[in-house]
Amino acid sequence: MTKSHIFEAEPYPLPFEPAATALLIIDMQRDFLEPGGFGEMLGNDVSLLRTTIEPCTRILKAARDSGLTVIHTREGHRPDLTDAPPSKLSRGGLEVGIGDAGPMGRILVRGEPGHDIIPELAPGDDEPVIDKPGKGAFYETDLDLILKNRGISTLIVCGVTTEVCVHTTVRQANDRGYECVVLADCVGSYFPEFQRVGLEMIKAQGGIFGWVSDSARAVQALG
Ligand code: TIU
Repeated sequence: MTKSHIFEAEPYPLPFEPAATALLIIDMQRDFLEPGGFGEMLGNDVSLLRTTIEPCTRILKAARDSGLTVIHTREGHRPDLTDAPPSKLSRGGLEVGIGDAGPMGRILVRGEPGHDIIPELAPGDDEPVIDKPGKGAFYETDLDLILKNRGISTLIVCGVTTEVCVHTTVRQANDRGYECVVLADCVGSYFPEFQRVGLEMIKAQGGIFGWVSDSARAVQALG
C-alpha cells in the first residue's frame, strides 16, 4: 500500500500514514525531570533531560493539530507495591528507593506527585495514559491492544531515558512489527555518551530497531 507522507529520517526516509501513526511519549514524569525529584536525588543532572521538554511540546502540538493518536506512559507501581518485582525494589541498595518517601511523595508510586507527567506535557482527556510497571511500555500493559484497535503501525517516540525506557520500548515495538521513529532532541539521557550511542544503535545496520529523526523534521512530516 502506498503511504501518503514521508518522514525524513536516518538511515533512510520512512513513508507513513498519519491515521496509522501514534505519538508515544515515554515517562516524562516529574520524578525524572524536575529539580528536587528522584532522578536528581540519585545524583543525576536533570538539566540533561529538561532540554527535551520544549521540542516535545512542539511535536505534541503538531500531533494534536494533525489528529494523530497520542499516548503517554508513566513508570510506577501500585501503592502496595505488589506489581513491583523484589529485584527491582532491592536493586542498587538505595537508602531511599521505590515506594519510599521521596521529595515528591512516595517514589514511583501511582497517584503521588512525582509519578505524574510534567505539566508542560499534561495528557489531554482523549489521550490514553499507560501505567507500566517495567521499563518497556509493552510489558504487562494494554498498549499493544490499544495500538491494534486504532490500526496503528508507526510510532513516533519521545521521552526519557533514551537508553532505558525508550530503548526497551522501541525494541519491544520492533519485535511486534511496529515501525519506530525516535526523535533525537525529544529523548534524553542523564549520560551524554548513552544518548549518542543509544541513538546510533537504533539506526545502525539499516535501521535494526527503527529510525532516528528530530522534532523539526517530525513537524515538517506532519505538516
Ligand atoms: N523511564 C525510565 O527510563 N526509567 C528509568 O529508570 N530510567 C533511568 O535511566 N534510570
